[in-house]
Amino acid sequence: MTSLEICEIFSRIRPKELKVLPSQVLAAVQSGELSGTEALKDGFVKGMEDIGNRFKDGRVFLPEVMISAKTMNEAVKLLKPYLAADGGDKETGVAVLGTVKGDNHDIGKNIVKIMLEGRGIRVVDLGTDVSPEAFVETAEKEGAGIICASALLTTTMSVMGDICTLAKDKGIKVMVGGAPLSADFAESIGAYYAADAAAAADVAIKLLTA
Ligand code: B12
Repeated sequence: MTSLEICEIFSRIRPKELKVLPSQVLAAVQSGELSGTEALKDGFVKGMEDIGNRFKDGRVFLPEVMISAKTMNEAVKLLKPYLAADGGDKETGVAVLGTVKGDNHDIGKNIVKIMLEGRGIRVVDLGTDVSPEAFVETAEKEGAGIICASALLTTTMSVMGDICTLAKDKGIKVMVGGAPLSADFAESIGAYYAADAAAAADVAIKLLTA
């Protein structure tokens, strides 16, 4: 199975095919046909981009996107050991991760988590719909050096500024990410930025070891 095939099957959103897709991909990765990262990045993430565009144009609807999201989260879970394979054993630091208040998108956040863990960072995952106070209080309690906040809605991006204001008082660094964000936006609120999960891990390592 190639990453292109994964992308095509995933973007067709046929429930019967989606039901078996994550385990088929796992088998392909286990047999060495492709790497876990290829399966995720060139297969599922590209497919999700396509679904997202069709959702925007009104060619697919919320139930279909929800089925796709469920499939993708299942695939992320199964592929986890193959994504974290190049990580080390020693703990590099602690990160508190979550999706901001009012936002329930968690696929990207879950991929970021795997990439950070793969690089030896202990991740405290607060899930979705997380208030600025919860981010900062947990970071203090866990002795985290960094807060990682995800947002997929333009309406919830503003919450990130509140996290930065609270975190700044406590000397905790904040890294933000998610499809609608940009480096300029991050800079304007005093946060660090990474465009994807692999870059997020690089930036997190730099911040935790600086
Ligand atoms: C899947 C999806 C859903 C699923 C979410 C399921 C889930 N468990 O996450 C469901 C169906 C539930 C959903 C609901 C809604 N959605 Co939606 N959804 C999407 C979709 C199609 C894909 C998002 C996704 O998972 N992408 C794949 C992942 C891998 O990419 P990613 O999240 O961007 O993450 C990568 C990077 O951004 C980065 N990253 C992510 N987080 C972080 C964090 C840090 C710290 C760092 C450094 C990096 C980083 O790394 C990741 C991996 O490389 C997008 C369209 C799109 N193209 O983005 C719309 C989209 C985000 N949704 C949208 C909307 C409007 C909604 C709803 C309001 C719809 C409605 N009318 O109810 C609701 C909101 C519910 C809520 N309160 O959250 C809009 C947002 C528009 C806007 N400008 O604000 C989009 C853009 C679709 C559109 N074009 O209209 N959605």
